[in-house]
Amino acid sequence: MRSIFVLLKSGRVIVLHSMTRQQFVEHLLQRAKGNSGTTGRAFAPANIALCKYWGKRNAELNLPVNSSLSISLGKLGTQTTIKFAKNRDRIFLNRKPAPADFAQRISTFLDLFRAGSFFEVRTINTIPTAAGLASSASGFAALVKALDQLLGWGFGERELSMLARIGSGSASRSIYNGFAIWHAGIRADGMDSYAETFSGEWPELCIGILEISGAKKKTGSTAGMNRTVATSALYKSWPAQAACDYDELCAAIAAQDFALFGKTAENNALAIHATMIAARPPLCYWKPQSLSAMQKIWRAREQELELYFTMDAGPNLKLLFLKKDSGAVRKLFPAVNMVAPFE
Ligand code: 2P0
Repeated sequence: MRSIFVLLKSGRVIVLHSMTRQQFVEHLLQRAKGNSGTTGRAFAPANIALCKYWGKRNAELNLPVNSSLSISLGKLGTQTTIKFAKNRDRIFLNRKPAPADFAQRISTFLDLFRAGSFFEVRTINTIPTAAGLASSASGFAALVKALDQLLGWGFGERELSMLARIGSGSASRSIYNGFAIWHAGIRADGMDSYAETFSGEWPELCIGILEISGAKKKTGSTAGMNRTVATSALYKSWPAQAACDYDELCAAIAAQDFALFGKTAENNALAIHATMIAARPPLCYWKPQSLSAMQKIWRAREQELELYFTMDAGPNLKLLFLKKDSGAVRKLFPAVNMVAPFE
């Protein structure tokens, strides 16, 4: 375990410990009850970041550089069932044996908890895989919730969020419905980096998933953010922008100020993509159709339609609008998949 000594202004020295994933999990499991059952079954929603997570201050523990804020997608997400198995893990995805890379990622995560056991994991994504949204976020959140039931930990959402974070950073937010904030934290041991639910409901809010391409991306998020942090000169401005956007989004949600909400989320997405484009070699997740869709949205806004977008590490757009404008949005983008997160 690595120790970091911090000298406080008061002259006091505090010691923070950095840990391996295994040590982190063992540390958390000391709080567990531990009466194993026979099956765990849980659902977790996919989430869309409005203030994005991009960059790690600790890659081992998935500790982010900046705090992030998301909206979960209601019924769209991952349903997972887990049982004990004999001799080896058996991993299924959408009722079929899972592809090797998927199964390997799950088994590697389960290594942190297995204590000699093997597991059968059946995962079903209720979000269309082709939309590029069947991300690791809902997957690891559902897996951790299901493990909690199987192994009888009796954990609260904060602990589940931290365990999901170890699987994939954005999974920390998928423990919750509605808005979630993931605190970056400052501790080296990651015990203050968890997500929690934020604010109440905003029933008028709609998300539109605009699929540009369902093809598997060449550079995954983990590699993409690591390259950006290591090589992009523009990344230096990111933590300050993220902190500012985070505060504005919190204020916009609390006041249900849709113009501020949409403008800030869109700007945050464009800023993060600017840092990626300035990486070496450049990282551009956009397709020509992504840019055409953006231009269509900007033109519609000039015509007074309150429509904004956000984008993650892929070419698809997520539209942000209010229920009253669904007809106009459908007219602009007939193929859009509309989600009302609070219904
Ligand atoms: C987010 N993304 O906040 C940002 C926006 C993509 C762009 O979190 O390395 O799969 O497993 O922690 O969580 C995607 O990154 O990365 C992501 P790891 P993760 O939603």
